[in-house]
Amino acid sequence: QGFLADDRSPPSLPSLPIIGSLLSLKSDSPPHVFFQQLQKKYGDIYSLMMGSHKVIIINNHHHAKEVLLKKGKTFAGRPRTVTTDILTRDGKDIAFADYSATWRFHRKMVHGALCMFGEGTASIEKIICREASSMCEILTNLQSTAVDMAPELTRAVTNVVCALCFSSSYKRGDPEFEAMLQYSQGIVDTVAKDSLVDIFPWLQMFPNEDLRILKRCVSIRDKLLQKKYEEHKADYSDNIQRDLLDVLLHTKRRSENNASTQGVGLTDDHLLMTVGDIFGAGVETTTTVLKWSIVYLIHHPQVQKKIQEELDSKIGRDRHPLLSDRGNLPYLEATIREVLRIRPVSPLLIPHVALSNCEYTVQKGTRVIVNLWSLHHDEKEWKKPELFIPERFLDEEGNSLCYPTPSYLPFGAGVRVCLGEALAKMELFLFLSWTLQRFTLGVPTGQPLPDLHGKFGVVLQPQKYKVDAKLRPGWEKNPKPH
Ligand code: HEM
Ligand code: PLO
Repeated sequence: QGFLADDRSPPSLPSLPIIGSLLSLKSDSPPHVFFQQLQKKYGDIYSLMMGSHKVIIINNHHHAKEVLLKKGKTFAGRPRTVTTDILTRDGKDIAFADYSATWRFHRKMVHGALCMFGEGTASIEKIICREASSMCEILTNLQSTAVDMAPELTRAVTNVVCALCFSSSYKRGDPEFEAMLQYSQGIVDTVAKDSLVDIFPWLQMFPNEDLRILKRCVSIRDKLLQKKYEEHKADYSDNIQRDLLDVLLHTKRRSENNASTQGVGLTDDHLLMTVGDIFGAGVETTTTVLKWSIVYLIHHPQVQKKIQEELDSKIGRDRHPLLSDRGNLPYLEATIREVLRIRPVSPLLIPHVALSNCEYTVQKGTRVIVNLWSLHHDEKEWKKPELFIPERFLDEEGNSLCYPTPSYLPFGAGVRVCLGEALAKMELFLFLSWTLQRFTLGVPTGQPLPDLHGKFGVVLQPQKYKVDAKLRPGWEKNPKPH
């Protein structure tokens, strides 16, 4: 029996008019950890008031699946907030847009385009390998120095989505790329904070200052997107679709001439915001997972060694890794799964909203936060959840992959499931296998181990850290593989 069929409402935190549950929500922990702690007192599911909004917090996988899968359509709404409205021109994108015919149409269209360019063709593999190769070359030239890998990782990942969205790429030191790094961090630091501002005073927000930063960053981003859009419009042809932006333009023109799709809302704004979503999600999520992977590899040299042994025996040194090797490298795959478990990119997903009354307990408009952190750190489901153990995703012989529990949803599930899962997994596999085939990663002498606590925001990012990337024996003479 699910919670929705229960005729009692979930327990609610004490609340006062206007300020909601503010007083019972004092904590030094970030929201996902604090919501997990409240579970001890209130149970796996409880509600609270954020200002005037009722919010249900879900902390186990049974309830999470009721909301995301069984009643997925009922809970497919998104709340409107001041910051996401600024980012998306009042919800004209996919991720932060409420459920509507326009949203459905956009999601389908982008899904189709991603299949066409991302997963269906060999070209995306070539692009990822080109970027991996260029990143490895740069690391080769930085032997015996302490490197911050973040800019190079970000450039590699950015160039993959750039190829996909715009058929373009950035060279090292390109001023447009540097500008993008800046505005994107500004957006990550400020967007979506306001949905929690009412109740999390310890996030130490200065909303007006944050809003100023957000608006400035969004305006820089929008100019960049607008420029790409104008360029694409200028050399648009009905017959060739080079990238996502061409597909969107093509669909827009076609729908304008077609009675059945007219009025579905393919305005210039929608088109720009949709590309902005894919570009933003494409860059920030994958980069974050790569940074976390390196943090954990540095903390666990024995895991790194095992991956390298697997790479040496299954691929060797005479060729670079390919997507077709994925099935032969279970230990690397298990490591990627474990990184996505222990540090989920989006620990509270994006808030969901009930589109109608549901059974006894949920009223239309109720917000639902699925605490993925609780699912991934549930002691009833995972042995020692706070430890990094890739082996939990392998059978006893260590040969085949498995999921030890269903309490694992790094990409969400159902109607709002991540659109980029397949692309992200290809990138994670190729970037990590290329890097570990050639380098052993460690802390530079005299530096501390990287911090394992994340910075909570719209994505859970690691703190900055430096790496010593040492070429492995045999690669010194052979820095450019065939
Ligand atoms: C949504 C995870 C990479 C595009 C989401 C959600 C999660 C997620 C948890 C929210 C689901 C919900 O609210 O229920 C991840 C992780 C990634 C990743 C862990 C990397 C490892 C990507 C990439 C793209 C992308 C590479 C783009 C190509 C999107 C979009 C949505 C989304 C557009 C919004 C879907 C909607 O609201 O309908 N992702 N994501 N993601 N993701 Fe990803
Ligand atoms: C990242 C910063 C960009 O400048 C804008 C942007 C667009 C889409 C967002 C993304 C940011 C953060 C990660 C999000 C993504 C949509 C889906 C994804 C929220 C804010 C996740 C993990 O849910």
